[in-house]
Amino acid sequence: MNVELYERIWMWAASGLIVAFLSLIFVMTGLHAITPPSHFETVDPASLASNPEFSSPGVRPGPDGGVVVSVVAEMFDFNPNPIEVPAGRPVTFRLTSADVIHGFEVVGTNANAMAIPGYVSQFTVTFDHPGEYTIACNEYCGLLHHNMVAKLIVKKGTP
Ligand SMILES: [Cu+2]
Repeated sequence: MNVELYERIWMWAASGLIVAFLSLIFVMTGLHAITPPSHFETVDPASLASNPEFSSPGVRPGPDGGVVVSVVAEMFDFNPNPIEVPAGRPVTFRLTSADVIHGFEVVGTNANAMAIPGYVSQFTVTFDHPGEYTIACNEYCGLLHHNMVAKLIVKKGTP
């Protein structure tokens, strides 16, 4: 069969791209597990009820004058809700999930992370503007995903 030279070049180029993309998927799933990008810390999602930290999620004083907030995301709610934190001081969120992957986005800020079952996602932000913020789950997690919101209250002065 006679195939035009340009046709052949394009066929090989297209095949090469497909092979490249497929191998990228296999490398990422095979060699790298899905983990939160923040830091590596595991937690047993089945025994959160007896976990010293996540059995009673909430806000507690942090080491740097700020606060640490432990949050459990679970279909279709965040615990605790509402979350009350001080303005102008570092707030360290520690998130995990009791079931599937959820998102944790403080709408209108750059606070945004995934809550992944089995892992602790941690990040620190400072909210300069007091007020009420919406926390939204931005990873589709099931039928009532659109209802999965919580309230963050940033208070002026001491918490
Ligand atoms: Cu969710």
